[in-house]
Amino acid sequence: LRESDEIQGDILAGFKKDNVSVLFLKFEDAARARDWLRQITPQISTTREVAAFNEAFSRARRTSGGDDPKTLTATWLGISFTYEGLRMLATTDPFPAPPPVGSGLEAFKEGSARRAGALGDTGDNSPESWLFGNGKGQPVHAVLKISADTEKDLQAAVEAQRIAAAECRVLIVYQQNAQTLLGSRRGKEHFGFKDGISEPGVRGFDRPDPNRPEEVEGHPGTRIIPAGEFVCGLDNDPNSFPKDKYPDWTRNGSFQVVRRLAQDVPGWWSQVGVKLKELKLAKAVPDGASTEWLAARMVGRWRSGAPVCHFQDRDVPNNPAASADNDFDFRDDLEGLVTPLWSHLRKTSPRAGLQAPDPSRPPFDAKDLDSRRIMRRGTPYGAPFDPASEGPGGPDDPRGLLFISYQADIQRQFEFIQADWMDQSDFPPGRNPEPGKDPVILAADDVDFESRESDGSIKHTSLSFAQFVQTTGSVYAFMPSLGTLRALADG
Ligand code: N7H
Repeated sequence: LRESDEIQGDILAGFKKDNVSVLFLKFEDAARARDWLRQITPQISTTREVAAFNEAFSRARRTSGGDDPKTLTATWLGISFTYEGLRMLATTDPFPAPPPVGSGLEAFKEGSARRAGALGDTGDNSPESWLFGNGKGQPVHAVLKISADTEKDLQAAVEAQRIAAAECRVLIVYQQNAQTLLGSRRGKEHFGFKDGISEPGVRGFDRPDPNRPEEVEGHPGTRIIPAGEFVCGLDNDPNSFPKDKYPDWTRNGSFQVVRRLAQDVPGWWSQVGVKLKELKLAKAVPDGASTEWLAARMVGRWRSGAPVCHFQDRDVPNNPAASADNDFDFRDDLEGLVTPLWSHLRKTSPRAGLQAPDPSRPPFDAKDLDSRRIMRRGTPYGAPFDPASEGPGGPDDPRGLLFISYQADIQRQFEFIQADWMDQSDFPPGRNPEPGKDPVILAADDVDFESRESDGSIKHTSLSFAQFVQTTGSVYAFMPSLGTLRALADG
């Protein structure tokens, strides 16, 4: 990508490190904050650096038979700002007029706490209980993401940043560490499922497959999306906000959503067991159906990552091809009898699995949803659940997902997925009964479990799921280009 030296490295390339620390910062003094920014800007990782490293790393891993090449190490830094932070640094108001309608900039200007109601962040999830970004207490002006190979490297980098920040009266109001789970849990989130498989490909950045030019080489099914869906000002989908209408300071930058999502792992699994019993009583599942079978249908993939649509009966552990399988689009399962319409996978990315609103319209195409994709860069936090552990790992220990996503438009992408798809019973639309909400992370009190009867008819069994994922912090930020960082530092 021509802009690789301008775009920060986490957005398209991804830091892909085991140890992460996210520092939520507050500026005590704008001029001193600019001094701090001037110092830190040369340390910020670019797309070119991170992509070159990731490529060398995977090449070395292939030649070493799969082991991580210990000699290749790097510590990466990414910086982003909330609207208040940007306003303090910029000598001119970034929004002299109201943000352009339809640009997604309103969401950024309002911030996460003020958007909470529309996102379902109410009750136990409401900003009052958040650890950061709640719009009261300490404001967050900047978010510094530090990623390193080892805990030791991370600690050294965090310490250096802590000193540099303190010297410029930049306060750390909250620090959230996160780390890849180890051993057989590597790459999985706390419920036990492989994550980060279905990430969008990016035009101009990922190599297209010569035989399937709309997909990434070596990743069948992974659509290549215009780069402007993740980076402001680059070519984007015709449905999106026109790229040349973004304000100049946003060019080559990306909007970032950071959410601390606490997961009650024993609660979640125990609920899956209860729901399985209900389905057995209703004779809605095959005799051999297990808790794992139902959990896989809730996610859309088994623990290993193997998609339910290709592996209907059981998981296939230790099968790298199955775990990376992204070559499906649900067009052959519009009813959701194999992968439920309310599974997390289909609620967050319906692919081509939506019925055309009326039969005279052309069939639905996965391309129609290019402008709804997000780049996910989350990492689990906390020790994995281990009921027998006397140390960390017990049921009350904090654990969850430090969710991070990048997109050019927070409203059209992240908020739309959460509010208009996951949180709507009536999505996919026009069905009776309605499919229900996303039962993996939300309260979903009327999920329509469909099964095929022996006479071929479809049986509907209603299930009610309580919520075991809680929002405990949230921030909307903007991750500027290197050029904008320099301009901000210069005032
Ligand atoms: Fe999800 N999980 O463990 O169940 N997610 N997610 N997510 N998620 C995905 O295919 C999970 C959350 C998306 O393109 C997988 O890469 C958990 C939020 C999207 O096919 C698993 C939490 C939002 C996809 C999980 C959580 C999303 C996706 C399968 C919270 C957006 C790709 C792995 C604690 C608003 C869908 C994979 C596609 C996949 C889990 C949150 C979005 C296992 C535990 C808040 C777009």
